[in-house]
Amino acid sequence: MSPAAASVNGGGGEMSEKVKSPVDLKKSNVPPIAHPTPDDAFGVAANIQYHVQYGPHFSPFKFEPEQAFYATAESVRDTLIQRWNDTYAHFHKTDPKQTYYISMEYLQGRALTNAIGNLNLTDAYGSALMKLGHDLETIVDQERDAALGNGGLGRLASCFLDSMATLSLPAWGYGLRYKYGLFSQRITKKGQEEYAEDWLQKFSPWEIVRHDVVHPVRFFGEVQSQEDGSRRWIGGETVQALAYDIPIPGYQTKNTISLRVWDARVPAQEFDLYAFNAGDYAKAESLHAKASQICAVLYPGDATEEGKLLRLKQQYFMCSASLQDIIARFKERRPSKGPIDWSEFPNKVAVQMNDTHPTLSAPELMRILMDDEGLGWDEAWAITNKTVAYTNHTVLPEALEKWSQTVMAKLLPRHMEIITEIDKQFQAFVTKTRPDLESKIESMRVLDNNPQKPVVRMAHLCVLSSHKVNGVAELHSDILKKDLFADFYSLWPDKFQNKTNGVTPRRWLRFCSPELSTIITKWLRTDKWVTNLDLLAGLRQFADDKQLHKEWAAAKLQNKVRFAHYLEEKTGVKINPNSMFDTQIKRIHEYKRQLMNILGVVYRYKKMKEMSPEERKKVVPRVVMLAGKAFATYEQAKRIVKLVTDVGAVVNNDPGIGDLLKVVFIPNYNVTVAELAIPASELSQHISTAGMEASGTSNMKFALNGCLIIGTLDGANVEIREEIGEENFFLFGARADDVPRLRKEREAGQFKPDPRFEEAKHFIRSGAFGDYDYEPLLDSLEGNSGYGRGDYFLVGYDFPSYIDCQKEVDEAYKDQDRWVKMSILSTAGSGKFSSDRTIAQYAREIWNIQECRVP
Ligand code: 26V
Repeated sequence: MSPAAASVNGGGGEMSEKVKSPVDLKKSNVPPIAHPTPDDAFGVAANIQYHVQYGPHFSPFKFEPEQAFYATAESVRDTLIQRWNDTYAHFHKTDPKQTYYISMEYLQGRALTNAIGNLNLTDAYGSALMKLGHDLETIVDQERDAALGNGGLGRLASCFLDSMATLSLPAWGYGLRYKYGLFSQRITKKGQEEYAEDWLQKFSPWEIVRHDVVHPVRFFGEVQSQEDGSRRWIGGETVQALAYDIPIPGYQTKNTISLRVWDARVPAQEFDLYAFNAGDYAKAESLHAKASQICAVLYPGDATEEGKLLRLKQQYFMCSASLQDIIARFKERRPSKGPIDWSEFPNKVAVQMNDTHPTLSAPELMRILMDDEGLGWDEAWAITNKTVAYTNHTVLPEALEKWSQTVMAKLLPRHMEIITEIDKQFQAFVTKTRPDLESKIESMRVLDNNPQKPVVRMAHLCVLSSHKVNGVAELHSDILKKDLFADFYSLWPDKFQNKTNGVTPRRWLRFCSPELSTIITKWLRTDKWVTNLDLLAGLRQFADDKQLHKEWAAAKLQNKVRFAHYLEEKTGVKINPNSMFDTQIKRIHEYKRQLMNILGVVYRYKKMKEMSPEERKKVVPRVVMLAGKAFATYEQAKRIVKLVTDVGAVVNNDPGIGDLLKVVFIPNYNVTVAELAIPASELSQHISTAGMEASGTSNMKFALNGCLIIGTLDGANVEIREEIGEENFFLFGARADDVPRLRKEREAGQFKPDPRFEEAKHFIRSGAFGDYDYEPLLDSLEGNSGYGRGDYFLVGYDFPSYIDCQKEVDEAYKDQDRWVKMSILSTAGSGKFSSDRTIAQYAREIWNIQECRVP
């Protein structure tokens, strides 16, 4: 069952019955009418009929749920295209300053529910499909997630697009059109297995290919000096970037913006017909094959030199195509006569780099301005600096990108020159203006000339090129200033900002939990909270109201029942909806400490086994659910997945335990799974080692849905706790400030493990969960030094306070009045975490753009 379904079925009436296939369309008496903007059920049905009959993808009159989905989506797309055209025309006419958000990842999820919800056409579509013999719920469930991302950074980009559209901002997203996304995860006896995620299997009804928008992108080649002293990049290989637009509708506005994703092609003349006819097919198609590698997958393995080169190619391909497109649009909107006034460029264009993957946008803009447009260095640098800004999303050393100078110079010789010049000028600047920083220059430089492995530090290049640098939660932004970028901060204090992340209230409450939304609207007497999330604070006055408690608990239960069905279908594990639903869903990483969660479960299970039947009666039944993908080459993370599933296999089949404890690993975590799991959860775990999670955004989604958080003082947890009240947050663990000292103490052999920690590890080692070799995992928690070993993530240190805190959770849950009140207060305190607020801040404080609403 899908979240959208409930919005249709929730109210009962004509749509509550499921319709059986196959459907005889001729009996529907609905004529096919091409009607791009229908707003009533009949018009919608006629337009869907039109797509069934005249759409090029399926045999006419075949009307199984899958075809019905495509025809329905295409009819929605008609409306979106019209609005998109109007929006584009309006932007073109009014020529406002426009933001371009460049991101390697977007996790869009499904689009149908969101699109008809934003267009306020959910009921019309529900009734239309009824007339045609289908129910919306089944149709919505046909859609595959658009999975062009990996984790929080990609989903954030998608939430941001939703908010940019909803706030009617002149903004646009750029990314890559991966044929397969990251990967599709299957869980077998061996643990996680990865398969190509074929999200485009048939086709995506949401993308519009722009055959007229093509930009050449060059790789390799050489740089030559021109007679006038300028430099020119020539030769090498050229591929074409072809634009696909995915429309992004705003909520309650006509504004529909675009996510433009690039696909790599080679022109037909590059196809070697002679080689082909001579039977050398590989040679004939070699350029095609190379081009198709660029957009094959997100984050291809980079253990080999080829892999590294491909990653860099992807990044440059995205940056170059996007920058060329931005510049073409800028020129198109200039008066046709006379020379272009490039100083106007930063008044019309803001480029936001989502992490370091789009860093090459800066040298690429420099290259175009200097080599193609003839500007001098200083002028080009000033324009670039005023145009680009950078968001940092992680302080993990292994995620801070560094590219080999050799690879960079080979693939992008002209950019390497430009980067070298940036590096040189930076050194001169510091020497001249800040002699006190002289000793820091080497560590601040863009080029790390370590003779073993000379690299380009992409984050440093971002900081130098950008006029603003921001972190994604207050604590994280402070760490950037105090630690990662401390020297740069002392050089340019005004450059650094914080923009605490947010999530879109449309997808993450209004559409994924229609039951709770209805209750909120009823008690607040307005649905304006959907675009003004601060209004949720109005729920506080009812936090003790018994009637609200009843309705709230009923809505949560409905969500739990729905999710329990889903889980049983996907995993075969039957769970009791009256248990506490406890979830940890996020990428699997040691710093996120899923290992601590499962060690806690192991400890709980052991204690339960030791209990008398009388004692067991007092236990709060729990279902512990985890989900998330482990990066394909990250062995330790994959072992964690394996341990979770092994613990589940034992616990879930222990007759003495029954419903008191279940442990479920939900396979193939994606946006759709999150939309089902979050509204159903009562407790969620955000338990990273303090200082390591930049923000987290699922914590915001859970709190918004009235799910309580057990967590450390890390990332946005800090601000969530402030907003919802510390009495409504289960806090434990070391503070970020203490972490360096604790690591040192551990290295000095001063750590004394808690007996409960030892007991949990020992239980696993005893073979209670099978004979898989967990030693590399358990060993990482032992010892006293090093990364990965010596318990770098401080699981052992935090474990006792975690177990104590879980006890408090159980006590709180026993008092359901208290629990429901805490749940209401969580939602009531979540107003700050709307991506509308975040985006409004970016617009004001970084981009300097204003609303540009289609009349
Ligand atoms: C880095 C790398 C490097 C190795 C190859 C694959 C790969 C993929 C992604 C990244 C960047 C990771 C940065 C990231 O996802 N950060 C997350 O951003 C969220 C949105 O701001 C934030 O809520 C999370 O705390 C943060 O981990």
